[in-house]
Amino acid sequence: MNEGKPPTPFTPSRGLKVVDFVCKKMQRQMKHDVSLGGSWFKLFQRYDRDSSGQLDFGEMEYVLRKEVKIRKTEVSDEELHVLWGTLDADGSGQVSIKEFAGFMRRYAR
Ligand SMILES: [Ca+2]
Repeated sequence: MNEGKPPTPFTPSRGLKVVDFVCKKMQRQMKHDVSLGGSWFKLFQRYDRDSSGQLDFGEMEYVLRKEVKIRKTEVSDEELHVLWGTLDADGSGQVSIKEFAGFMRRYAR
């Protein structure tokens, strides 16, 4: 029935695994970096490298690869885009502190 259709690149469960994996990594960073004081707001400010008050995809990618040290074998570039789609809840192309906090409240355990 599905002949000729491209395969679905991401199943919801794979997407969730990526989100869960990245959340755990960020939580670990929170615990180990005392200068953050357990504050998601401070973490967001750290990620917001140009202090615009918004994260863009490049900032998120930089931080996750260089600081949180997520390898491409763990989370591919494509999967980062899936993650970004979850973070950028309103699809504006930027992630606000509100969206970031909402993401953490929802997924960080
Ligand atoms: Ca947004």
